[in-house]
Amino acid sequence: MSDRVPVVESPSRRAFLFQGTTAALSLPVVATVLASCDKTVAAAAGPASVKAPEPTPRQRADSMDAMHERGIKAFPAKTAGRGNALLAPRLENGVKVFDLTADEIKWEVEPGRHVDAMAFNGMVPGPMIRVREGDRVRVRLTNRMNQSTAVHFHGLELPNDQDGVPFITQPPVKPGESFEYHFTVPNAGSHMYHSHHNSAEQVSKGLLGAFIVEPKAANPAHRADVDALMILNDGVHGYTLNGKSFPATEPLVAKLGQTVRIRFMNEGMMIHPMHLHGMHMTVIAKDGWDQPAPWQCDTLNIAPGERWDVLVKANNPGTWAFHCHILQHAESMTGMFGMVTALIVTA
Ligand SMILES: [Cu+2]
Repeated sequence: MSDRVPVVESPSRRAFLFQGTTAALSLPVVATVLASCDKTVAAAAGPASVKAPEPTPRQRADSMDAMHERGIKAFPAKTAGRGNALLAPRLENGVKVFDLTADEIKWEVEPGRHVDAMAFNGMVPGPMIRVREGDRVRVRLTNRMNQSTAVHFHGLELPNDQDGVPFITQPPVKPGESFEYHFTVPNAGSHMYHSHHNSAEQVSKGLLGAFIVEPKAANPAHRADVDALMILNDGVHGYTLNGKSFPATEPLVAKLGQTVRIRFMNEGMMIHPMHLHGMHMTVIAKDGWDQPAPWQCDTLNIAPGERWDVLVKANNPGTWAFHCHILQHAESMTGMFGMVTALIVTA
């Protein structure tokens, strides 16, 4: 897989790349052509009028900078569809019932780039499920796709027959069929649900979501004013945060002095060191388990399958870049893309 995500190039980006390529490649060619022409046609053609003036370094810099500026100014860009909507359960005899329908849809990852997606309830990531430790839950999966699927509850320590792994714990859910998972919610924390069938394709295309379990007794040290989710993915849709690529990613917003909790979840196949400018993160939980002692960092490596919970004290006003520090996942000569967002701290 290429490190560089395919992006839709705007005409100006294409013009820049073309200009850059011709500037790099054409000088010897132009010289050769001019030399061979000299003896035969130079007199008839007049002075060497065929050679276009080379852009100056300043013109080339301005051209590149304009594309970078355009990307930043477009942020946060509007696109159709938004993931992570809170899924309200139906209450049936004290059981919280959640309906998930898997469909094949088109999804706009960034303005104008529509991709083939597989989605729960028509969104990428799928809807956020939020329950409490000890809740009785049923999750009803309906498969409207053209291939079988299954739901695995990643991080939840469930009875074996609810683990959702085809042919290990249960058969796959065929196209047109439904299956109901039922369990009492065990361990608290930031967990996930996703397909565990043909998963390199299905999860990569969007069959995933957050499954957040509130603890029975909340830890007062984990109190936050803003509770944010950041689901990373890096498959066929490119490098995404919550199903969108920059500039269509959403910024995190906090008032000065507020505490922001960020729940990182990596549904991709690569590591992503997420780096916050201007403030540090205090790591409070890994895979739903409280850390023995909170610890600080400004760059946190999120490996596939991992969930990390951090708190950020928003004590530094301004708009702060927040991005993956594998730079091929975040910025190119044409500007920022992929795993880039911002933390905006308003005074
Ligand atoms: Cu990355």
